[in-house]
Amino acid sequence: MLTRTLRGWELPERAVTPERIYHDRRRLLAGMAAGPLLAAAGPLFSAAPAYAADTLAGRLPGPRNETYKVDRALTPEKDATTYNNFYEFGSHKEIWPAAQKLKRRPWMVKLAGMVEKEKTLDIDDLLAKVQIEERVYRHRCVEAWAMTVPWSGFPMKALVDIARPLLGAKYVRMETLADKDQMPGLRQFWYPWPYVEGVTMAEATNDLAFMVVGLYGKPLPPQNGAPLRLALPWKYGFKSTKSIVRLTFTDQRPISFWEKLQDAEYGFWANVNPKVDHPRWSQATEWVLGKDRNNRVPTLLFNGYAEFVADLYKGIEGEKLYM
Ligand SMILES: Nc1nc2c(c(=O)[nH]1)N[C@H]1C(S)=C(S)[C@@H](COP(=O)(O)O)O[C@H]1N2
Ligand SMILES: [Mo]
Repeated sequence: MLTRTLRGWELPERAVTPERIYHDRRRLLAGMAAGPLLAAAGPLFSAAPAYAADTLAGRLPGPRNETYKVDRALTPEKDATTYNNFYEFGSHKEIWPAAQKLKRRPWMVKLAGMVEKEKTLDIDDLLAKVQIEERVYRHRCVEAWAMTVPWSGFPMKALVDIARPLLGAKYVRMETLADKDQMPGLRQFWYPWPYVEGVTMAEATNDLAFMVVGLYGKPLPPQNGAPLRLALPWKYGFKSTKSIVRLTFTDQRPISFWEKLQDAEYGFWANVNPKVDHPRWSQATEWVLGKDRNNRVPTLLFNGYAEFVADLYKGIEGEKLYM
């Protein structure tokens, strides 16, 4: 059965796949025949592009990190991948068809600012340096919808270590690709592109801060921020920057995309707190994607992650920590 599927796929593919990728796939398939890598068949036979099979096949989802348990059902994959916020592709939720055009290779990530030496990493070289694991996280959008999904990736701390920041660095500023040719949303010139967010060094190196490259055991879909996005599950979703091309280490607090647009509504810290309302709506409850919109459930302090992150905010209670 497997052999027959492979043959049917292999022949037309061979005609259109560059030599190197073709041979890498052959090696992969040889591995799969041995058995344990069979799970890799998912991404390989889906519409996922060849590069994804190259760098991530056999590595997704990665071993599940059981430290982060969630008492909610996983959101259906279809909901998590067809209801998105990614303003570069449009200011509505159905951006997933437009996002398919995002070119994910080659993809370079610049590590800049207050570091020993600035460097630009090819994502595949970066992926070769890190260990991939799977974490099931909650996600809470400031708009009061939520989901629970299995991300694959590596701790942001691993990337900070590669960057070798100087002692004076206090913040990490994350920046998304801004390419008019690929991203129709950029025509909305009144938005302060590129999409920028920031965290403190303590937040960036907290174990919960997770650099994501996969979702549901497959390479991260473009609409969810391929090929590299953040997951900061204790903060409102807008902090979780997608399609990252640059991390800048700095001693100045970054001013984010949303803060520039509307600083009365979106602050730097943006930690989830059901008791602190958004100026235009309550944050007490949330709608879980895939469920009835009217059947809302309570929102939790730090989105349920207080035990891991509450200490980060000791001594700065005077700041606007929750918006
Ligand atoms: N570059 C970029 N990153 C972004 C956004 C965006 O519009 N552009 N939206 C943010 C918001 S508001 C949310 S809720 C999450 C949504 O992630 P998801 O589509 O994977 O659920 O991405 C965040 N990261
Ligand atoms: Mo959001």
